[in-house]
Amino acid sequence: MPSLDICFSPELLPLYNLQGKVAVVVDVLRATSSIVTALAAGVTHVVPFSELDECRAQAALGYLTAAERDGRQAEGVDLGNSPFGYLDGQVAVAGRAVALTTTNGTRALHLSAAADEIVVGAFLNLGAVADHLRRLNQDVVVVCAGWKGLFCLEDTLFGGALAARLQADFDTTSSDATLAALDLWAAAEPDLAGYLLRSAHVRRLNSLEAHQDMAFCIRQDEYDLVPVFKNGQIT
Ligand code: 3SL
Repeated sequence: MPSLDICFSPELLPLYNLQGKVAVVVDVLRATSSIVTALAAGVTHVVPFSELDECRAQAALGYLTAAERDGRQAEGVDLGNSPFGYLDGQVAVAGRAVALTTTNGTRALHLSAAADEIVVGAFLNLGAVADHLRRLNQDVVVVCAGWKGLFCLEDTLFGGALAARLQADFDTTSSDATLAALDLWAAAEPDLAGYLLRSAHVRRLNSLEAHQDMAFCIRQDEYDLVPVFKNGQIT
């Protein structure tokens, strides 16, 4: 039976061996939720960048540019990092490619390069990701983007929710990280929104008036798609 492990922060990735495994990169608030939403809204592909200047430069190549730093939309780009940027119709996104940089999520994607396959996970596509992993039948590491290297609740809860869906098909008992995430998920699931109100990033986003983003990003199984990061592009 393949195993499912969880890496609580990109800073811990050097302790994990991703070779021969599938990495599920998650940044519930909000990078991976926004990527899933962007593709569902008809964006052709997303190119993640670590640096803001690199991202901005893609405008000259015809990309829509999307960038966030410290929770806010960066200067000089088309979109921030809210999933609603792809849904509210203010910017025409269908048929466009997006260059994206965020504080933690795009960095976690690049740091997962050693994996056999890099899947973009969010609550919005939780079931689709679980089905995909069942089909692949390979060891999985959930890579939590965290916040500037720190543990965060929402990404860990995604890891717990994914482990709960895969308990019959994956070994979810050999890693203390997975056991802890499963316990956290069991505690939070009955009122996920209420539970997350205490989290640091929800408080940060609420202070930036991004209230509706958390409610949207914790919806489960909204989209039936599994974005994969390969050859520099997420499709
Ligand atoms: O750090 C990130 O990658 C972002 O998702 C953070 S924020 O939710 O856009 O503030």
